[in-house]
Amino acid sequence: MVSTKSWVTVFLTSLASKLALSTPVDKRGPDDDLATTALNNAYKVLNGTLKDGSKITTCTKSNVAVRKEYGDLSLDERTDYINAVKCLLAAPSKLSATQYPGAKNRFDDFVVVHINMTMHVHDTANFLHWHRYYIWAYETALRSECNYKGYQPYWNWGKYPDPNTSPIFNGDAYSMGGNGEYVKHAGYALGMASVNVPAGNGGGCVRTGPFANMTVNLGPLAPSVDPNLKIPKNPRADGYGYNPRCLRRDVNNYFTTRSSRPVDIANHIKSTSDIEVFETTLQKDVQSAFSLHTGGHYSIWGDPGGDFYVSPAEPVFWLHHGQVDRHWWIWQNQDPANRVQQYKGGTVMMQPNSPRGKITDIQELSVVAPKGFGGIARKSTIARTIARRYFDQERLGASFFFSRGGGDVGHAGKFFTSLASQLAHNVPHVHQFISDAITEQNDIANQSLRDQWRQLVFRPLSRLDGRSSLSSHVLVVDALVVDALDECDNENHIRIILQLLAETRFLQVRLGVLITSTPEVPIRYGFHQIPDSEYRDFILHDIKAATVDHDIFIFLYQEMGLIGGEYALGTGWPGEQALRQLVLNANGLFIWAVTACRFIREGRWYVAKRLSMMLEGSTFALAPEHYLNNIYTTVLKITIHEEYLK
Ligand SMILES: [Cu+2]
Repeated sequence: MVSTKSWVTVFLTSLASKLALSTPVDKRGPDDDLATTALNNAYKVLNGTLKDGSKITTCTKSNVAVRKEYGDLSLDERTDYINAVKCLLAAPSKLSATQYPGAKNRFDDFVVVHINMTMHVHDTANFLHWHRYYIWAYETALRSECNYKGYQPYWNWGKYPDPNTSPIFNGDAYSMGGNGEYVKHAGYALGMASVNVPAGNGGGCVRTGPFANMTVNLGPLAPSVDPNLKIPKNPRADGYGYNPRCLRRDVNNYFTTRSSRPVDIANHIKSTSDIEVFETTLQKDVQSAFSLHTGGHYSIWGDPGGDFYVSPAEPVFWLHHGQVDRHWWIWQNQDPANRVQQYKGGTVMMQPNSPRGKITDIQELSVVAPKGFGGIARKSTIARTIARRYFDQERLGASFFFSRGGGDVGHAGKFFTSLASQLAHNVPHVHQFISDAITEQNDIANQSLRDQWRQLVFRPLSRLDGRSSLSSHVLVVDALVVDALDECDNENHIRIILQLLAETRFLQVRLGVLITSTPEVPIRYGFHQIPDSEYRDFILHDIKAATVDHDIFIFLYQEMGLIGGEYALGTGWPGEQALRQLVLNANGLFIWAVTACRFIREGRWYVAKRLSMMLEGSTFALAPEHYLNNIYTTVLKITIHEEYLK
């Protein structure tokens, strides 16, 4: 039987390559057997009694969502899926056009959210969790916004040894579009120097199938294709600018025939019962970089498929991560009692010392969160709980909750007047000072935000002395920074408000200010790492290159100083010349500087070596995005593992 089966396999495979038929290597792989075990275990959970004595009643065997391998969908089902994705591509974006000019449609909203979250959802405790939520949100958008009746299909990487002839990439009317047109291009050195992914037969624009001539709008931020292909640079350093270009692919069988075969998938599932090991080895294989997650991305490759930040703009990303999710699901359900709740790892990429993730961590999805599941709602709950607690203790100075489209709370117009009237009511003595201000300037409600702040809040509070009861009060402002991207309608107002609120530190009385926001990297760093005097001018776009460089210098100066302190490298480290060189290498990309610092810090007793690697980058005349990418490549090359062994 075995020999017959192998023969059939060989026969079908060779036939497939000759006739470009879409034929799986095996109808069922060893991963499918594990999936069957997982499904049976999941049904047992469904039918059984939960730990707290309750029973699941809403989910039954007959109504649970079932996701399928793309090749197992009927042609009609494939058409429905394709049409739903095209519907998202045609639907309007829900993001601010000034903040994200490159987000031209609803599909792009998902890309923006991924770019925003990249540093927090890879190589962290929530890699699988966040991406599960993300995929589910996409599936939900397809269903609720585009009337799709099916579920998110997945791409079982090695099931079709040559993806180019598989149902996903074969380029027919039911595929997710064909390979890119052939253009001459170089391969890609991935991970350890021994792994060079050779250039495949594509590299150019996708010209066949339903996604032929699709336009990619955002990024690139970390392109991994040959620089000679001259992918146009994004007009903005943060990658959110509008940069229309074709969808490129170089679909290749390098991984699917070596390391992403069904047997490899099954072996990885069986390799560990610890989520941290599972999650780490899924993302990086310390020996060869042949990890399943990386392998999937680089089997599509191209632009934006090979871009660490922007890859969700490649429509097949969703099938790839659907499979990553399936992989984890199979692993979890081998032993649901012990594996479903496992959650381990850090919270910031490449920072092993970052706070450990907790199972109660909120997973942010911003504008792509399905209704009722917004991180925003839960974050507001935190702000509201704190405001309520301080209110009960009579220590709430004032609170303000931004909410988009919520009338007066959707913009900043009544922000300071509202704070002032609450302060007047809540804080003894302030009442008189504020009414004095209103008597002096009875037109205050119509003046600028800055004037309102000065007259109605700052000056009255300045008239209190240090012994005032205000010292125990707080101001609670919810959703000011990032949610303001979608919650407060004017980003300049947000920046002004941040700046003005920071002035509370000049008051004699101490007033705590609590601002809740999502952790968007550039703003967060602008907020926490840069001294306020510098931060004031830190507007990511439309600022001069010199200003950006100056900001990057300050950031590097601070961060490297901290690293020097941590590892006792002496006051001369790294030296002004090194800092200047790093600024040059960053070439205006703040995120490059952030990433470089993380990389260097993580080097521990190899920090000096890592610093020199970051400095060396300058000898090549490459785009800064390329350096960013080089950092990731270097990270794969120099694993922690290797260093600990030395
Ligand atoms: Cu991702």
